Amino acid sequence: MADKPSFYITTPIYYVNAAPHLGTAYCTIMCDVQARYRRAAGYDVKFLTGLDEHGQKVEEAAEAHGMTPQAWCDSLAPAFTDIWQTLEISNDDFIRTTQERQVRAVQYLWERMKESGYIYKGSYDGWYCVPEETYFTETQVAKSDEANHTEGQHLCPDCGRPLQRVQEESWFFKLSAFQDRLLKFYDEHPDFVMPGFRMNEVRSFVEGGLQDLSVSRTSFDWGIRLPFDNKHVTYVWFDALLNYATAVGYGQPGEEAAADYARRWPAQYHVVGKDIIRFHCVIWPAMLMAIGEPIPEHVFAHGFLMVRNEETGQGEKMSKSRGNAIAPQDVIDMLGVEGYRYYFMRDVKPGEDGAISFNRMDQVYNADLANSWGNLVSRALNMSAKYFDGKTPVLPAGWAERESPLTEAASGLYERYAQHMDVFEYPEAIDEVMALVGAANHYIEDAKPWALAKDSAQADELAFVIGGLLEAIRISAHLLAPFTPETCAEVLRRLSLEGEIGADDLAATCAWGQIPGGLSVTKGDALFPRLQKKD
Ligand code: ME8
Repeated sequence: MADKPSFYITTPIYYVNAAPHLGTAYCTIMCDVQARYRRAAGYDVKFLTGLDEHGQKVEEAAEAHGMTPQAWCDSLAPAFTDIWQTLEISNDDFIRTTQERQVRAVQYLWERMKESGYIYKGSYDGWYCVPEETYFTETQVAKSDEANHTEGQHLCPDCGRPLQRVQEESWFFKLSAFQDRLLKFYDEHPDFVMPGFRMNEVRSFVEGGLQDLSVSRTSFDWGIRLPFDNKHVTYVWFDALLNYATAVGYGQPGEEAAADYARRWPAQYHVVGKDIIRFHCVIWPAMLMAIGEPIPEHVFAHGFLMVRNEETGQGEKMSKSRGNAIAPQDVIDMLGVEGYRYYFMRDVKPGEDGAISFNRMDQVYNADLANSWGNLVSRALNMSAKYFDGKTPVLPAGWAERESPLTEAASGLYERYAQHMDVFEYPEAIDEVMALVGAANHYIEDAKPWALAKDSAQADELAFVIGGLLEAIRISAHLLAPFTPETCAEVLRRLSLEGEIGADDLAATCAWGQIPGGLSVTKGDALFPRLQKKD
């Protein structure tokens, strides 16, 4: 393991205010695809997800259900772990901010912050949005009230829901001291924020001036206590952001934790929604600068899945607190788990917002999975079994060098695919593989193996055609495996090539010309049965 490069990737830790929905699942699948791809490409991956259990929002959700916050979190946590298991999420760790390791790390952070001189005690008097767990200044609120004509009602400038007035003693983090250092950091790391256009948003926010941040609360209890001021609990974001470091040993005792931290930190990718960029690209790096720890390599910000609000006709962000969330199970019932994963990764551009459409789900599933990929596998495996006595054809030496429409489509495919996968361009990466799948389907029509099979003089040609098709299938299965792991493993099993997925050197695995002859071929059921139109 030690000689493989480390690749540490994280999802946001989700609030335990309601069950997970398509949006939450979207981000988690996006990370899972990257984690699976990197494992296959030879990285030593750690993939972390988890739950953000403290704060006012969770406390209020618990109260509304007549439960203590801890009992509430414990009761809801399985809704997350279960759906991740169903959706084939391959996380290596699952953190909950109420775990002892997080309490220890946060208290350790407070001590380091105190030593650093970047915190001080004061009092906060301003606005707070509970659904967003975010502070807003008088000026931000006034500006937004004016722009939105809210007439005396103070609504959150970000999400439009009512704000609370908060006046309390608080510890502050001197965020204002980091403006220049952050701007210098962005200059030196232009790909810290991805996609690139989001960097401008972050930069102009910082250029506009930073205010010190209230990082402890005294008006409620549900949080991690300050080690040196027991009346205060940690502001939920100050706690939550640290989870990424906690999970690789930050603030934990023992040599193993220290070695883990040295190897894994800084993370390669925090994948987050565009709603929480400022926390990850401004506050989090400033916190790390304050305590002298390295800053993660990239924050990848994806767009939102949107749903239409029937009252206003507008698209709005699907969210747990808005109550407009669609449960993953509804889509799984329609497309199956693998169809579900494929649809969202194929059809939503990761940097942009994507409207949910059940019609599109139908179309993409039928066109790509049922008619193109599923059909290719079924036809080619059937023909191999039929014409070669249940086996893969034995091909003469040098067959792989002979050109065909398939070698043309497969040439340079891995490089093009990897270039897209490396930067989360999943629809483009899938397009590359689907071009090979499409070429293989055409090749069947043009080469007409059923006609070759009738002529014994064409036996070598038939072997060449079928061998090429199976080779295209083998390569496609490896490249599609991060998206649809179980069906791709099944395809390889049907070719007696099980155990190959995640074999460390994806580039070598995908080089043309490796399908062995004489392997048993199993025909099996349709991988992706066509969806029937419902009336
Ligand atoms: O913000 N479309 O948690 P959260 C796409 N606890 N993605 C969506 C989405 C949508 N409609 N809705 C949510 C928090 N997401 C904090 C994070 S991290 C240290 C703390 C995804 O439960 C998206 O990735 O509100 C978003 O950033 C995340 O869920 C927010 O989840």
